[in-house]
Amino acid sequence: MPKVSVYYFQLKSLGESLRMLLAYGGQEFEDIRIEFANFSEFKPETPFGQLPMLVIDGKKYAQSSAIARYLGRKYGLAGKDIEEDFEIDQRLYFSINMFTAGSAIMYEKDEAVREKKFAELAKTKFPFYLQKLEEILTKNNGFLALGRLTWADFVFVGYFDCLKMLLRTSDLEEKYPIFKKPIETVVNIPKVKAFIDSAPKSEI
Ligand SMILES: N[C@@H](CCC(=O)N[C@@H](CS)C(=O)NCC(=O)O)C(=O)O
Repeated sequence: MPKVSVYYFQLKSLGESLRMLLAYGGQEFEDIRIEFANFSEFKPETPFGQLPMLVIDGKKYAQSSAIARYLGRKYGLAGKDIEEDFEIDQRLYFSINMFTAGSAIMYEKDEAVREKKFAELAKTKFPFYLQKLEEILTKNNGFLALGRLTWADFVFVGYFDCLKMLLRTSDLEEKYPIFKKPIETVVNIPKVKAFIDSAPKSEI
């Protein structure tokens, strides 16, 4: 078996999908969680100055969505042709847009600007994204694409708790019950469940 390591912080957010996909694929891996305080020292070791990073036998892989797509193809969770792959990518990038918009606000240092931006998005973009996502999941048996489980669901499930924090909506899955379907499906896959049960716990 190759030597595989996942480097991320003590968070689920953008790193959890990679850990869950490796667990799903039955791939043993080192789950390395870097302390925020030590990250500036580690940053130059990463391809783009950010985490998560996957390392397979010394080769470095960056950008969480690209890595998830790569692992998804490896473990049979991708499309059967480029049309299906496109549907998965399209839904994944759409869902990630909402996450990125929320993160951008969180990183705003000026509190007044941050609150103003949040109020704007909470009134306009977030409800639109959430309704679209609800529509997509409803039309696809509770999955993001192709009416079946794909790697994109692992990404969504991985960052879901962080998304709730970013949207300041702790009961998001109660407001949109269909969101529970991909979550319950992914976290109850026996190999994924075994990983989650043994991993360090993190709120987001
Ligand atoms: N588009 C990148 C975003 C990665 C990202 O934003 N990583 C954050 C943690 S969630 C990070 O490394 N922040 C530290 C920094 O940028 O210095 C991906 O999907 O991998």
